[in-house]
Amino acid sequence: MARILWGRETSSNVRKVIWTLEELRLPYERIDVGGPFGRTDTAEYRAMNPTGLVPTLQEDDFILWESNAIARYLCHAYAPSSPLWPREPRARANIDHWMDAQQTVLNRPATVVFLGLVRTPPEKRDNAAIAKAVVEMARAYAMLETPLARHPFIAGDHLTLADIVWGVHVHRWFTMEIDRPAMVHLRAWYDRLLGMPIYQRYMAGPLV
Ligand SMILES: N[C@@H](CCC(=O)N[C@@H](CS)C(=O)NCC(=O)O)C(=O)O
Repeated sequence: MARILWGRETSSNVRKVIWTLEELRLPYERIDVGGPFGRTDTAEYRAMNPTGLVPTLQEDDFILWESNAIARYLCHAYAPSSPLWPREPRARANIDHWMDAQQTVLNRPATVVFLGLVRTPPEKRDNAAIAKAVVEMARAYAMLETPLARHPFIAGDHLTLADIVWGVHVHRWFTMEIDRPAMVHLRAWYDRLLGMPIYQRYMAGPLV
């Protein structure tokens, strides 16, 4: 079976899938599309992924998009006993609500700040919108202080999909030149992620 991950490596949402594939040691080919590589607005790509966004996962004629759904599918299909997304209903649901919160609470302000500071020249920035979004991001990350005060990872004592979907973003949070309220447990968790070879290799590079 051929497994293709469509999407540029610099995308946070593509990185979630890279991280999951690497954790599960699943072979894949990745094809650069999106951002400077383009090709996401073609009829062929839209036929695979109607959002025109990255990532898209292709396994022969099976196509899946939405990064969190892809991460869950990979665990369910290939590693049903993996602690990344455990079977036990309450353990799984606890991971799922943190995954949903990444999409619904963190993602919008994180996008405003990252695109504003990293991909927009200073003279074109909407500094008021960026400043407001930094405050919203801080509120989103502050939610993690409580679970991370209790255990080393978001959902317990080991890495899960909750850490993956928040973890792809936290490197940017600690690397961008912004005012960050101190969050000791978040910082300790980020340091823990930095100690992981997959994180170092794919998630912790320069911001582009
Ligand atoms: N909810 C979608 C969002 C996907 C998304 O916004 N992807 C961004 C990159 S992080 C994108 O495709 N941007 C346009 C591009 O790269 O051309 C997911 O989680 O997969």
